[in-house]
Amino acid sequence: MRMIVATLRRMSLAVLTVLLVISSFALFSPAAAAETYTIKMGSDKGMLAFEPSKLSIQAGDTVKFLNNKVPPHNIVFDSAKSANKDIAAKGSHKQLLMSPGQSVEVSFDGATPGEYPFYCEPHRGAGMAGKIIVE
Ligand SMILES: [Cu+2]
Repeated sequence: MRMIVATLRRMSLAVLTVLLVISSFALFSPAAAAETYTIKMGSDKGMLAFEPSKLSIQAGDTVKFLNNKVPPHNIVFDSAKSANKDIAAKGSHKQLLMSPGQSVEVSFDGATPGEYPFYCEPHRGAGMAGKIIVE
């Protein structure tokens, strides 16, 4: 009798484990789950650059621009060269971010696949520019 109880207990544990594994797949497998990516403004080494300066995302994802080093920075999307002008216009944040740690989020919900080039106004001449590619 005791052996049967122990076996049953072991079996129910196994069943529970399998259920957990299956349910975690159900939670995480949808490929359409939107992601949030971070682009640092000003590299960790203090260069006037976006890091990364090139990023591939999916429509529906969000890109968080984080003020990192050597501020002030801002983000301006080049509407004329962007795959979707509305997204580019909404994504542009001309207001300068003065202190490290500040951030703005840009949604690519409903974004047309293609390129979205952007730059930092104060440091455009120094080459502080980047590109987001919606796949
Ligand atoms: Cu800048």
